[in-house]
Amino acid sequence: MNGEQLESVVYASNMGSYEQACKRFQWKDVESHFTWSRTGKVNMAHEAIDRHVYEGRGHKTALLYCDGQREEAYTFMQLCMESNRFGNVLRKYNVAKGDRVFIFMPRSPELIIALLGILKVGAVAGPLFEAFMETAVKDRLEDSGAVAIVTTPELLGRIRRDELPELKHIFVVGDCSSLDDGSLIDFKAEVNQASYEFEPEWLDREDGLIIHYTSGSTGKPKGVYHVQNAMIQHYYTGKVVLDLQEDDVYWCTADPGWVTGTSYGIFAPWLNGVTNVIRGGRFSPENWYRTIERYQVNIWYSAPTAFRMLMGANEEILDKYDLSSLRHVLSVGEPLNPEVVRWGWKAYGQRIHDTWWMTETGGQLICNYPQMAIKPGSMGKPLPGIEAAILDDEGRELPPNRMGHLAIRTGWPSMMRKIWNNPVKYDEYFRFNGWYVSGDSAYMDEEGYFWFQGRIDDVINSSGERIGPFEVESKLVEHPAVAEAGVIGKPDPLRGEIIKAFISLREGYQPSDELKEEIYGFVREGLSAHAAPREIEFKDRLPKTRSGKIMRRVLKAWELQLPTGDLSTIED
Ligand code: 6R9
Repeated sequence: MNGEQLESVVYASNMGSYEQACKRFQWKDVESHFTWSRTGKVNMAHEAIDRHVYEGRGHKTALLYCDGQREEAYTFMQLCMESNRFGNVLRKYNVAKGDRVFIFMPRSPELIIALLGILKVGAVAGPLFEAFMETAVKDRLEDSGAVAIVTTPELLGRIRRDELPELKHIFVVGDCSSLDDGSLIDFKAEVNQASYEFEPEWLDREDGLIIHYTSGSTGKPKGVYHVQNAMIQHYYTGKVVLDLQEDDVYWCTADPGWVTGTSYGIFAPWLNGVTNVIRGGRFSPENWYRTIERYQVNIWYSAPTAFRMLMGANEEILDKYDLSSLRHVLSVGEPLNPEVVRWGWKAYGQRIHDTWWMTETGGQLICNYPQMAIKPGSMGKPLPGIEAAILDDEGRELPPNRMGHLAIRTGWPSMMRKIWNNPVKYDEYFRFNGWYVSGDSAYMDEEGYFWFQGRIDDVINSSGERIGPFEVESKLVEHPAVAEAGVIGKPDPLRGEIIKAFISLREGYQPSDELKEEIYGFVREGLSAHAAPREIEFKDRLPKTRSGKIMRRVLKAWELQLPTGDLSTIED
């Protein structure tokens, strides 16, 4: 597989040749683009939206929104004005620089306006998936000490206000008339009364931007904290990886609850001033292809799970829609199967370009560039300006073709600046001097292409969502029938992995299909649909270490019928 290549058609590209770009690249050349290079201060919402207004692009379409019910277009001027108004509302309620303000709602233009308003007052945005249930919402708001949240009437019930003393303000987007609760703030009514005049909070490069919660293998989800400086990476990768050109229409399919939906669904396209499509509503091949055709999408950024579902759809659908506007297609979130790359080449006449990065890295790091030959199955090569390596367990660099820890030399602009409230977790990423250790295992071939092998920890990747087994196990044991639970990712052709739970029951409970259903529903309602175990197997006992840790590696070996490996730490 290593040898197979899909040669690239060299279309307009912002980089020139990869090798040349690596030689002459300097981050300071990118930095000179931003306001702070002149004034010392910056604000993401200004750089992404307002400055296009000041530079004469105010009437250009910034956002094309659709979800099957609503279809709306906003210019940069309109987004500037509307987010100014919400900025004024936030100031009225004394929300200020550094405060954490969450967004918990389905995709909509209001979500975007809310996010921009939050950034304009210098607050730190915390986007959540609308699929989150009570516990997931509470954990995140509590950990970050959020002072405000923007939500909808439908989701309001999942915010446990009485248990969140720091949460002062709830802005509700939608009909508030039936909510007879004086403490709720009607988003639309307030925005409509607010002034369009607004001076953004001018920030330092190291001031906060956004917190994305993401799952690790142990403990509660981690609040990955990013700062304004990340915009350097968003802007630069928008140019050289997404290949954004002035007249492009760009569509990133990710939800802002996932880092891809902010870094590349909001920041990168607007820092580059292009027209950005945001689609709400449900996935269906027809809906998606219709979106590409209708808006003449040129650049499309999605994920392997979606491509696999599109690959599984009826071939005739492809003939029904005109997808010829596509010039560049990209993927992120999970390993992109070589079959999918080959299928994309046939179906769209496009190479699907894989990109690798993480919530913690804030932006793309290892990618396939428009001007590079693609090796199907490889994540590509490090960005010019980025040094990546494969390390052994002691942190020594390994030669090509040896598998080890995928690591990145520290110091790229969009690197996370902390894990909220958890310096110990943060330091674990930097345990080898000078390197960020990703938690992924990979190898590099002789030509410098990187090949993903798996996660070193137990984190599960289902449909591109990172799920910590511990969080699911914790929810499972809350169920009255569950004594103990161990959760693994089981390989799945469509979703990459699905969640499989091994469960031992409390005395008095008998295994049954009804019980499986009930437990599934319990996690679905308590945590979220994507965290619920699609497969459950009952066991009398689970394999555990002497310290009482469930040995997920043994569960996985059982599942895959592999040798169980070293069992020296197993309990009796
Ligand atoms: C942006 C994002 C990060 C983890 C990462 C890795 C997996 C991401 C990948 C990939 C293989 C790729 N991952 N891109 N695996 N090939 N191109 O996905 O962030 O949700 O934090 O997940 O996803 O395991 O460590 P996040």
